[in-house]
Amino acid sequence: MLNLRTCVAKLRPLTASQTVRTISHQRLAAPRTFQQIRCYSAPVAAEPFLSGTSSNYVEEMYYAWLENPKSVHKSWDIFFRNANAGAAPGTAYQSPPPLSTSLSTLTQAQFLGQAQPNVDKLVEDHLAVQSLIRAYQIRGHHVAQLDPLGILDADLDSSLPADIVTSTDKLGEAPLSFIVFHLPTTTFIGGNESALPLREIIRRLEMAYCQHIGVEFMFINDLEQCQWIRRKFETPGIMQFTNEEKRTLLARLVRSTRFEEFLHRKWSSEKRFGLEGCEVLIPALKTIIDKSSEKGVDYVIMGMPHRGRLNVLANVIRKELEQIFCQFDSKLEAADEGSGDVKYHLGMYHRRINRVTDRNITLSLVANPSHLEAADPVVQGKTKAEQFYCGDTEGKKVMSILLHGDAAFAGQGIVYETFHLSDLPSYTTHGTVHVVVNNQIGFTTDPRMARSSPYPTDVARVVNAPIFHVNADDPEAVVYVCNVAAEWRSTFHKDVVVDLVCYRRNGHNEMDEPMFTQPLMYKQIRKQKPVLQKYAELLISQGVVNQPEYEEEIAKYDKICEEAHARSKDEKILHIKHWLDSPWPGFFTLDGQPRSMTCPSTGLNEEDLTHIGQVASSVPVEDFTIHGGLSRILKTRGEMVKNRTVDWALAEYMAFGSLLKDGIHIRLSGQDVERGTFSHRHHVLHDQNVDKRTCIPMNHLWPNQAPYTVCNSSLSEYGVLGFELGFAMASPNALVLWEAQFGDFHNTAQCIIDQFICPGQAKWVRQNGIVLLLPHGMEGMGPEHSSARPERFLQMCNDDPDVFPKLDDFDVRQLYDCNWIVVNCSTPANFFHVLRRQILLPFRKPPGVPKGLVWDADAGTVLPWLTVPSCPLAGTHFLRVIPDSGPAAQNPEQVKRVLFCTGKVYYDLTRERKARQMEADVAITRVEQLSPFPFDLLQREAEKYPAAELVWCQEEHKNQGYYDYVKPRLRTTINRAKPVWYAGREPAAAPATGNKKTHLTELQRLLDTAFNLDAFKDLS
Ligand SMILES: Cc1ncc(C[n+]2csc(CCOP(=O)(O)OP(=O)(O)O)c2C)c(N)n1
Ligand SMILES: [Mg+2]
Repeated sequence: MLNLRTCVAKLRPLTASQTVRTISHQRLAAPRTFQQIRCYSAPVAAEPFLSGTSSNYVEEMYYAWLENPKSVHKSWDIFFRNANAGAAPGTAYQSPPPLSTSLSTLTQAQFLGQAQPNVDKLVEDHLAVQSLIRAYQIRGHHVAQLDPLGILDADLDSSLPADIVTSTDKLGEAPLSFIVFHLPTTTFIGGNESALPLREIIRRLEMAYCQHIGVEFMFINDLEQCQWIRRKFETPGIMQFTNEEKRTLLARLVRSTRFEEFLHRKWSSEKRFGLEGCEVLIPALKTIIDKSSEKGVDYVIMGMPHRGRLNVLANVIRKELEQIFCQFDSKLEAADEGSGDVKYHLGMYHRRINRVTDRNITLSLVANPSHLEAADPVVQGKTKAEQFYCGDTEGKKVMSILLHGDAAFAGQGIVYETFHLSDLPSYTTHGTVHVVVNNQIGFTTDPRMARSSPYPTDVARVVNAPIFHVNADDPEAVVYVCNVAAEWRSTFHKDVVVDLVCYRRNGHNEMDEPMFTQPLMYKQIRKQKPVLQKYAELLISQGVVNQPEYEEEIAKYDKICEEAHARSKDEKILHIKHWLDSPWPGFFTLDGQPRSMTCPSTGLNEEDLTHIGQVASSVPVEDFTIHGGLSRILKTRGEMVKNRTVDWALAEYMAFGSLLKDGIHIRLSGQDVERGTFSHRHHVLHDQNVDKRTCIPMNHLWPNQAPYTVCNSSLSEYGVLGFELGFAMASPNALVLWEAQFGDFHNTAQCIIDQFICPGQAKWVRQNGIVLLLPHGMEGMGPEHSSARPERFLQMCNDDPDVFPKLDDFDVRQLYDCNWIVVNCSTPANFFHVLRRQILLPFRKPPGVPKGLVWDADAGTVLPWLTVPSCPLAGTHFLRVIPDSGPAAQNPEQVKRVLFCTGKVYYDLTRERKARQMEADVAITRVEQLSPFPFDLLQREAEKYPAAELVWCQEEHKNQGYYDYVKPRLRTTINRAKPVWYAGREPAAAPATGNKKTHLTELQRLLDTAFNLDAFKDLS
C-alpha cells in the first residue's frame, strides 16, 4: 500500500482528500501571480483535452514549465511555447494518434523532437498503462477511503495491490508520467477524450475508484455489464447533484437523525437498535425506491434486521408515527389474539404516492424473528408470488430490497442459500438490491474475529453481483451509489449490493456499553461529527442552504414528532393487525374473521376424477416420446383409473387437478419434486429425442384452469422452505407445497419451521397455508431417511393435553384454534382430502403431512377410490380417524385390545393380525390427524370397546414419534379411566438402526408386543 501511495502521490496533482479549495489556497500562497495563469489560460481553454479536472493538471504543469521548461515533457514544452506564442485554440497541442496507427507514427507523435525510442519499450509502456487502468478497476477499492472512522481498514485487506504498483514502477517516475497514452475502450475516464497523459489517467482513476466509493465488479463475466459499471463510475464529472437534490438529501438526513434523537429523548432507557452512525440508510433506501419507481416498479417488498428498523418504518414506509411511539408504552393492551412480538420485529404494508415520481407505490416490510437473515428467502418468495400474481414475468413492477448487518451477512449461511436462488427460473425475483449496514461490528465482535473474507459482502460474488462499498459519511456518494444500484437492477435484473461502511455510535443496543470491548473504536466514535452536521455544514458553505433554513427543517420535523407523540398517548390498545405485512383483502371479513366456520365436502364428482386420471396417464402433446419405463407407469395409472382405484401419486394428481379447475394456483417445490424422489410422481415429462423439451400434463387439464408450477429446487432446505413460505404469504388462494426429499432433511430448515410457520399467526396475526410434505417411514434405510421427526412438530402444537375441548364442531373449530395441523395419512384417499381441505377451509393453517406410503405394497397400489367404501364420490371428506371396520368392529364388546396407531405401521399390524387370526380380538384404529387431536372421535372409539385394553403402537422409538404427544391426550379422552400401553421400539438416540436385520428384529418385537394379549398383564 505504501509503495502505491508513494508512487501515486508523486504522480497525481490532486490527492484523494484534497478539495478544490485547498488547491486554490496553495495557489494564493504561491509566489506567482494569478495574472500569469489568466494570460495563458485564455488560449488553452478551448483545447480539446481540457476538462474541469484536467485543467488542474495543466495548471500544475504550467507552473513547473514556467520555473524550468526542461522539467516537463518535451511535448508540453512545445505546447506551452505555442500557446504563449498565441497559437489558435486547438492548434497548440498535437494529440497522439490512435493505437491502431503504426508504432512509428505513434512514436513520432508522442516524442516530438526526440530521438525515436525503443519500439518494444513503447508497446510495453502502452500495455503497462492498460494494465494499470485495469488494476485500478479491479483493485482500486482497496485504496478507497471507505471507513468514516479511519481507524480500521474497512476491507481488512491491507495487502498491496501489486499490479498497480508494478505497472507504475515499470513505467518509471516523472518523465513518463507526462506521456500521453491512448485510452483503451474498456475505460471511460477520458470522457470525450481518447487519450490522456499518464498523470491524468492516474488522477482520474483515483477519482473514480479510490475516493469514498469502492467498486467491486471486475469478477463479473459479462462485458456489457462491466462496461455499464465503468461508465457509471469513470465518466468525468458524472457524480453531480443539483441544489434541489442536495436539499432533498439534507431533509432526509434530518428526518433520519432527528427521529432517533426524538426516541432517545423520550425513551432513553428503551431498546430500539437505533441507526446512529448510519443515518444515511434512510436517504439510501429512499433513493433506491425513488429510482426504481421511476423505472416502473410499483411494489417493493423489504426485509431487514433490527438495526434502524423503526426509522425505516417511520421514514421510508411512512408508518404513522403515533403507531410507532405508542409501542413504547408498556401499559398498552394487546387487542388481537396471539402472543405478539417486540416492536422491532413487526411488519408493515403501506400503499402511497411516491412524492418524487408521483406514482403509486406499495411498500411492505416483512415481519421477522430475531434470527438474523432468516427473512431473506421469505422476502424473496413473497416477491416472486407478487410478481406471479400480477403477471410481472421480468420483475419490472415488483422488486425486493434486503437489508443486512455486516456480521450476519457474512456469517449466516442462509444468505448464500438465498443468493443461489436468485437466478433460478422458478425462484428468481429478477434482481434484489441488498443494502448492508456495515458498522464494522457485530454485537461485541469485530470483523477480524467474525469472518475470514476481506469484506462482509464477499458472499455476493458467487452470483456475480456488483458490490458498491461506500463511505457512509459521504451522503452524496451514498445516494449516487444507490441510484446506480437501482438502475443496475432495472437494467440487468440481477442482484446488486450496496455496502454502507459506517459505524455504530452506541452499543449494540442503547443499554449496552461498547467501551468494554472496543475502547479505541469508541474513542474515535465519540469524536465523530454526526453526518447530518457534516453535510449541513458543507451545504451551508456551498450556499445551497443557509443556517436558518436548516434549523427550520429540523424544527419542522421535531414538531411532527411531538404532535404524533401527543396523539400516541390516546392509543390504549395495540392492534397487531395494523402491522400486517401481507393483508388478504376479501378473504376475511372486515374485522379479520373467517367468512364462515364450515368446510364444504372435499369429495369430487366421478367425471372430474376420471378426466384428471386420464390426463395423468397420458401424454397430452403430439410427437412426444417418453421413456419406455414411464409409458408402463402411465399405463398402470390408466388401469387404476379404469378400476376406480388410486395410489399415492394419482391421489395427489387428482387433488391438484381439481383445485386448478377452481382457479387455485398450485406450486410444488423442493428437491427433485418434478419426478418425485421415489420416482412416483412424474409431473414433468421429458421428450427422449429433443433436448429440454418437456411437458407438464397438469397444465393441460382444463381450458381456464389456474397454472400449475412444479419446480426442482436448489439443494437448500432452509432457503427453499423460507421461499415457499413467503410465496404462500402473498395469497390465500394458492396451494403452496414444499416437499423434503426425506422428511428428516427439514432439520436444516428448522428455523423457518420454529420461527415462522409454527408461531407466525401468534406473533404477527398472519395466517399461512403452506404444506410441508415430509416423507417418513421406518423402512430399514438407516438413521437418516427414516423419520420426519414428527415428535418435533407435535411438541410445538398448542392444544392442551389435559383438557378435553368443549366444542360443538371439532371438524373446523378445532382447526381454527390450533397453530398448525399434523396429519399422517394411511391412505392415498385421505391424502387427497386433506390437500383439498387445505384450500376449502375458510382460513389457512400450515399442515405438516408426513407421508410414508409411497412405497408400501398395500397402500401404494390398490386402495379404494377416495376412501369411502360405498364410493359416494360427492359428500366425502377427510377422515381424522379411521376406525376398524372388520370383525372386531362387528362385535366390539368381545374385543380385548384396541391398537391405536398412525401411518404405515397400520399395514404391518393388519398383516400380523391376520396371520395370527386375531381379527375379532384386536381392533386397529388409525389416527390420521394427530394434531389438533381428535378427542371426540377417539373418545367414541374407546367407548365402543368397553372391555378392551388401550395400546398405542408405533414403529418409531419410544422417545420419538407420537407416543409422548398421544398418551396424555388419549388419557384425557377416557378421563384417565384406563392405562394407555405402549407397543413399539425402545427409546434410542438415533431415529433408526443402520442394520437391516436389527430393523426387522425390532419390527417383529413390536408386533409381538402388540398382539401378545398378556404383554401388560403384570404391569396393570
Ligand atoms: C441467527 C442469529 N444469531 C445470533 C443472533 C444474536 N445477535 C443479535 S444482533 C447480533 C449482531 C449482529 O451484527 P450485525 O449483523 O453486524 O448487525 P448490527 O447489530 O451490527 O447492526 C447478534 C449476534 C441473532 N439475532 N440471530
Ligand atoms: Mg454490524
